[in-house]
Amino acid sequence: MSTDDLLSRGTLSRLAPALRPAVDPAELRTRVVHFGLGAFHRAHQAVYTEQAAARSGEPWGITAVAPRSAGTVRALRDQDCLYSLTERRPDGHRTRVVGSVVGALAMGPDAKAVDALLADPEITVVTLTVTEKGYHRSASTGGLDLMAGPVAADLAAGPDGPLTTVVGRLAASLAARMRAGAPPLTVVSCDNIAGNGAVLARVVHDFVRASDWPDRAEILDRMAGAVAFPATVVDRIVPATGDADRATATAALGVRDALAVTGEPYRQWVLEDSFTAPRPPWELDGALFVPDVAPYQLTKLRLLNGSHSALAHLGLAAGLNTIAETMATDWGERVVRALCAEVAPTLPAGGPDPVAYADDLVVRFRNPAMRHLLRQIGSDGSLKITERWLPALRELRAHQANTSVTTAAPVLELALAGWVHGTRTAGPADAEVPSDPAAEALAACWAPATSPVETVRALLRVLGATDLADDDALTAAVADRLPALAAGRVEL
Ligand code: CS2
Repeated sequence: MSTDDLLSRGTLSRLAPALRPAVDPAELRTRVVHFGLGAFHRAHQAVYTEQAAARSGEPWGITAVAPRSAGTVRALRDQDCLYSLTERRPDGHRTRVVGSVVGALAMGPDAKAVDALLADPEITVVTLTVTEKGYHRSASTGGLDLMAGPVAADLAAGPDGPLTTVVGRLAASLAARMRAGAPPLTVVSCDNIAGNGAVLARVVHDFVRASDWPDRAEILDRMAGAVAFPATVVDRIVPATGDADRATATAALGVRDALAVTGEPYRQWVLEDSFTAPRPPWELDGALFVPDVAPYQLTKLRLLNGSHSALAHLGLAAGLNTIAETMATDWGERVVRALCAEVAPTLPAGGPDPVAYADDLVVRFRNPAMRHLLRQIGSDGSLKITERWLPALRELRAHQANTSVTTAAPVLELALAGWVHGTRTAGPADAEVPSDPAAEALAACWAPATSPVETVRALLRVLGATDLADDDALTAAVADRLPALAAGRVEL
């Protein structure tokens, strides 16, 4: 066997049994459509679905739709949709091929095929990993931002026009399904957003409502009974795949894998138990179905993702590159533990214990086998910190107003200063700094002769957080932190 050969169904039989998928992909049919073909999906939902199919004997296969990257679709098709996952453990790594993806489509060029799939009665589940910016939410209303360029273009596109937003595509395809009278279906947002199910339902409904479809009222009516949007919490640390990761996979497999992904051993999926249609029995692989995901969701968002973003923005200010590097400093672990302790009072009861959760985070973040770039986590900061830090910060400051405490959220303030510091150079053209859809507006807050406090205020306004921008004690506290960070010092 030669590493010039590509991973495919043809070369699969040459792999050692331990490296092969848990299912025979030839026996699966598309019953799940997934939007967002990134590494996270391949290392998370695709694995749960593969295990659910293997353990139940039910033919749950996934057709993955790439919103933009036609290149990934081609590469995946070249490999018969097979790819490998390498679990990176502190004591080594383990590679195997995942077999649950059975089709790949590019959302634009393959729009008709996507529509046909979503109208197919066999398809009863749609999942999404499109990141925060894929939802096109308005910072002020939380609903669909009808003024956003791509949304406005999709609304103006007409019935056969090309749609570029996932929200537009989903709304149009769901409308087609409703018109065809196909059975109910469940749409599962797997993005790191509080109340992700309700958020997705809202932007999809907003799109239908703002459309010029003559039957839009009827569509909305039918969707109310036939399309569920449960909330979910997804968890697995999956760094972007690098050349070294692809080389590791190829060495382990003996065939080339252009779509290899890597992830930590840990994974979790908690789902709101409100599906309206058949679904893969993900619980057979440890997924948890609960009536209310909020305690899990807020714990994960505010503690794990909140610490991740804090380490990313502070670490970048200190000139570091990876999460493991931040954990090797004298402040990394303290930031994680102190942030978890600070935020814990804002979490609803019924979720994991915050102290034990922080202990686990320290172990996961320290994993020396993982190379998780701060730049990746720091990207889209304007959207991420709005989810991860600001709601807790608001709650803590409101509580502080009723007490004699001088500062209720020193760690979040420090983290915010780290983010503020980085916005100075934010720009999509510069590959060395995290990218952000609001980069230009953020950089403009650093106009010459603007005082640090005014800059902090202006930045918070760009985030839509006018209440925090008007909080003088907060903006002063954040501005006070900037000189140390500018000197590369993280002082806790
Ligand atoms: C990270 C997440 O890139 C980021 O913003 O915080 O992708 C994180 O690794 C996952 O949510 C872990 O489940």
